[in-house]
Amino acid sequence: MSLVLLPTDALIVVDVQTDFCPGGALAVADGDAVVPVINRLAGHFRNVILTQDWHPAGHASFASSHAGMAPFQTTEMPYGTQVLWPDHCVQGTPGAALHPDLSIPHAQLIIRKGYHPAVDSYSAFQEADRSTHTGLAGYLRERGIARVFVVGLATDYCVGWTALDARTAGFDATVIEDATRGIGLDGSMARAWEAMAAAGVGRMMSTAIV
Ligand code: VGL
Ligand code: ZN
Repeated sequence: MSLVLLPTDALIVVDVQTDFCPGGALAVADGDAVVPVINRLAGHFRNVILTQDWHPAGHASFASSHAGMAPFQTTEMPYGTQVLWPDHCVQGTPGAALHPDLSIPHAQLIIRKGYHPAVDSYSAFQEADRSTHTGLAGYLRERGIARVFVVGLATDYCVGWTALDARTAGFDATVIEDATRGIGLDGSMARAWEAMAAAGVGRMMSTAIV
């Protein structure tokens, strides 16, 4: 079964950055395996948007910003429970760069997120306070995009939240499973897939397109 892509489809490539790949500060197991799959997929899309996790030094999501806290513990923030991460994707550092083998010259927009010092942003649409918008929904709407396909890192955080918020913003959304890898903290993978299914996010393999 192959899927016919439309001019109103967009591929959203989430956080394929050095720090999320093996050897990086917040490495996702097998994270770099998504790169060749995404490069191949991207050639089939007229519209491609990339995202970049882009934190200032000392960001509130870093465990190092909280006395006595270690990475992967949680803390309460004004907007809810926050997982504390190792320092990662600090603006302008090599770890924040897109993976060097990612090759999508026709990508049209890079959305940077997580740049407000006190608020995290897994989603490419809305920050973790659930009220600050990145502008992506307006951009997609103005360009007539109706359907988005979400790939990249990590399935259970930035990919999942982006796909869920795409639905909330009124877009049809599908995650391409073999073009994503997850972190997996305390059942986060199962929770993410359940939440996506409940919200009507589709799930397919890249072989349905390529
Ligand atoms: C991400 C944790 C912290 C992600 C970003 O890209 O999934 N996860 N920052
Ligand atoms: Zn981050």
